[in-house]
Amino acid sequence: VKHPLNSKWTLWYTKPPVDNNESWAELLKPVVSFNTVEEFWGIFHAIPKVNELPSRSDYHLFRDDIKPEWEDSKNAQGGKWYCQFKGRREDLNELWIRALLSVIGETIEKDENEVNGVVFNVRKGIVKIGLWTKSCDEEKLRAIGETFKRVLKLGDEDKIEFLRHKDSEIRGAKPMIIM
Ligand code: M7G
Repeated sequence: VKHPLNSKWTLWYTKPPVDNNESWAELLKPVVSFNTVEEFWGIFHAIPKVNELPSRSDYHLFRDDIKPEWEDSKNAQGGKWYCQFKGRREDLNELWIRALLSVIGETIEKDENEVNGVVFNVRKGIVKIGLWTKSCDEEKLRAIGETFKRVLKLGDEDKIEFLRHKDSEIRGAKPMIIM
């Protein structure tokens, strides 16, 4: 017996650039799609853990009809809640799995389909977990942000920030919300 999820999801991977000439589009590839709990666990156990990923790589888990890009029409009006962690903490895999489960189980949100996907970025000396939303509706965002903090078990001193995708390419753009 397989347990169906509400939606079909696709896992994408961004590989690190070899030189710096590769475009964003060349580095970002879909890996696998699934729509049951059992398939999810099979995939999760088969792929590298986030603490094994090389610097400048990303995992993206998005609803099947949405590309993990600002340009996708379902992302264009939205943004992301994100949280940064310095260094490589021990419990990153656990944080990531909790984020994944809350997204595919849709426990992260009350409004159906406000969350489009979730992203793990590995960068020099830091990692980021980002939750991508469809809109920038402040009331919905705050509710989702609170749940996101709970899912990640963040302390009061840890902050999450919401950045509109429209501001993502503006250097020094301020987050819309910090909490
Ligand atoms: P990032 O992956 O959001 O995180 O952006 P970082 O700034 O912490 O590294 C890194 C770079 O990847 C951006 O400056 C863009 O060149 C490219 N990039 C990232 N995203 C999410 C997109 C996207 O959605 N669309 C396009 N065209 N480029 C992107």
